[in-house]
Amino acid sequence: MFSNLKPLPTDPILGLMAAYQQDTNPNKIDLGVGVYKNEQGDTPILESVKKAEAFRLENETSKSYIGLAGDLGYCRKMESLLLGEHSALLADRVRTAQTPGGTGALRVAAEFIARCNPQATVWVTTPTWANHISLFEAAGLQVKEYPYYDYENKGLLFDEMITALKQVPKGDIVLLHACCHNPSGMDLNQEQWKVVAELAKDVGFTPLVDIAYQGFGASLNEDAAGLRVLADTVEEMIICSSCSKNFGLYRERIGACSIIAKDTAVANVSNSVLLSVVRGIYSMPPAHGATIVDTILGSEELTGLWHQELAQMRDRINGLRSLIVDNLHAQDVAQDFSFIKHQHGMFSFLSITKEQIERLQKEYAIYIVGSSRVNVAGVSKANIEYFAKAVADVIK
Ligand code: PLP
Ligand code: TYF
Repeated sequence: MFSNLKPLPTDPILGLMAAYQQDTNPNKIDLGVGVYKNEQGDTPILESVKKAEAFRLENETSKSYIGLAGDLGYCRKMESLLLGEHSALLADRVRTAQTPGGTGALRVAAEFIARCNPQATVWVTTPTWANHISLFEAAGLQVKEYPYYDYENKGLLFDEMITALKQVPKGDIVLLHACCHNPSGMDLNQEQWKVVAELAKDVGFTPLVDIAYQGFGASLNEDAAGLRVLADTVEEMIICSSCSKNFGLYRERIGACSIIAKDTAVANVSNSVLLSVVRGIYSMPPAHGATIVDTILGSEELTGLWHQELAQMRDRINGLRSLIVDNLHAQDVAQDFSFIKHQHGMFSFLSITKEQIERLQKEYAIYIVGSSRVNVAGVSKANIEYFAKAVADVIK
């Protein structure tokens, strides 16, 4: 039976990560996979996480199963983190399941949508994180795209986006990136979120907000502001969140899928379906990451420390955005790269060709995803000049 299988391509981003690890060039730079790195190029465990882990080791009393929804303390704290002061107002309408990472949240959401309406189409931004498409298709849903990033002007195609969303059939799903859009770094502003929220209400589509980088853009609250406008406006929505980046808990696989329904009765029924989906895939999520986040958010001292560490990561990313632009411009390149300063999170498109990306990898051991998406956290003060000279060389 297995001999009938045909080989499938690997995830290009994870493939690039493996190729980088094998490269022996001492000057190599990894701008591929979306993982935060410090000035030394490391992805260290946060101090707040270390402290919470020590606490867990001392205080954990059982390894018995947790329920289908996972750690309920974690779920409630995630609702507060996502919805802020709105979480108390929405408490009767929101139900959350802890999931294995943001990817697990999206996969659970996909199955949940298929239970609601197997004919629903999920509309995603052009471009979007490639996994979005495969995660929804895996649940048998159709995926279509709506205009989003303006490759030419390095901004948003907002008018085109609105025109397309007006045509979305009632009952379809529209996926929105809450902040730090992956791969473009271009986010909606507050006014634009309001327009989208009103449109969702008028047209009757259900927003699904993917929030994988809360705190990496402007602040925890500002990065969730659009999501909160939606939650205030629409009757129902889905939120898929991740603690991989903002808590640096990548391999612990910790995220959440939250459903906001129009009233308590529908929320309870939705929750029963959500938990049935979970039971059919992995039964229960792993405990470790949730306990860490629950411990941090349940302690004023650890929350304060985490806020500091998150601000440090964010400030470094934003500082690097300016450093990249200044260094590229110092090489007298013809292109204007200043747009990189105005985008958010870890990603921007460098807007260079496939051939130029290949040359960067072959001749300079600089690893960039084929779309020209760079993880800005991969550069440092030590390698920025090497990077800028290499880019200037291949684009001249
Ligand atoms: N959504 C987006 C837009 C992402 O970029 C990622 C990956 O980092 C995820 C969701 C899921 O992340 P994870 O499954 O590691 O929590
Ligand atoms: O886009 C990225 O680089 C991150 C990390 O299959 C990632 O979202 C990439 C690919 C993948 C899982 C996570």
